[in-house]
Amino acid sequence: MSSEQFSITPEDRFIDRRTIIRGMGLGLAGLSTLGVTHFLHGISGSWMLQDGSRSAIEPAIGELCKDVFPGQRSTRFDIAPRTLTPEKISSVYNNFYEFTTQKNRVWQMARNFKVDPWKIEVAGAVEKPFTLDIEDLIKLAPLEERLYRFRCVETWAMQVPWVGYPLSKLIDRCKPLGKAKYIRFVSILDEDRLPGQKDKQWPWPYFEALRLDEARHDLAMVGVGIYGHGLPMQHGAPWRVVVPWKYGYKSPKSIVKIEFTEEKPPTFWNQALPDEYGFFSNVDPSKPHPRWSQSMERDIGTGVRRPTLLYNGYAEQVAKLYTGKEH
Ligand SMILES: Nc1nc2c(c(=O)[nH]1)N[C@H]1C(S)=C(S)[C@@H](COP(=O)(O)O)O[C@H]1N2
Ligand SMILES: [Mo]
Repeated sequence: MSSEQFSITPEDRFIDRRTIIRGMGLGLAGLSTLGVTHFLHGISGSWMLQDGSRSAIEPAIGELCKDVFPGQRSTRFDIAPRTLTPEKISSVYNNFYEFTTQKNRVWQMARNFKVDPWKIEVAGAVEKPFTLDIEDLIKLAPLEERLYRFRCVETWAMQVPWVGYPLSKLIDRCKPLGKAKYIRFVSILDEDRLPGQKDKQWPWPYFEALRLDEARHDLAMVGVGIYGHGLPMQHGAPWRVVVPWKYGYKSPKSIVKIEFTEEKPPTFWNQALPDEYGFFSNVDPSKPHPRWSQSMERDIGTGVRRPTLLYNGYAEQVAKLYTGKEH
């Protein structure tokens, strides 16, 4: 990954400008924070791109489980006064190396990707390994909508309304054994449909992991939707993990396998660039990346630069996970 200070293309700026013009037309919606996400979605659902095509906000899951969205709005973790990032910005600026390393092209390359059928293998230190169907995963617990901060290690940040449920509910369903200390996630491997996986400088498939107590924290989510509907492919359909106090790469997308382990598992970015990316990767303004500072971040919706917050603003909730422990 590289710091975005060096990678903003003219096209990104074009999207920003167009969105600002559009935002003026939306009036209050552009300033909205809480409680209006579905209103915003309704508008952005018919938003047209300049070439006449629709914005790639169609849920990749299609008709599957449509009845369970958008879920119940939860205000427990609200992050006012920061404004919601418009869907038309976050859905065209993505990191998903399986498709491409160009953030503004992921949504275009991903929009015809079919995710149905999709199965999730549960393995390792569990009572009994099994396979879960995506429909069962989506319906495993009541869906909630939570507005979270999200901070990429490259220094860009956003505030988005994820739809899902606590990861702890999925963990309980997996019935891990007492000796399990870590949970590991493996993303899809399909070189024919994921052109980025032909680039052998990366150790495909994408794999990530959390310590089990981190994964069981109330803030860690199974993400199955965003902005009131199912995930579009560029955000990691049909499901992903969302861990808002860590850098974005700790929130793996399009997961096909969960494994419980006793030993700390290797992770994709740590394996690829061990001097740059560690296991815990908690957002910390005082710990610079070897190639850039982490003290400031840029909001992709407003363009505003602001100080980075320890644990991405969730210190009150998560700092205790790390007292007297490795972090
Ligand atoms: N499988 C997979 N998961 C991934 C990535 C990826 O390239 N592949 N990129 C990560 C990074 S670096 C970030 S910042 C977030 C971006 O999520 P978003 O595109 O939904 O905003 O996804 C993370 N999860
Ligand atoms: Mo990232």
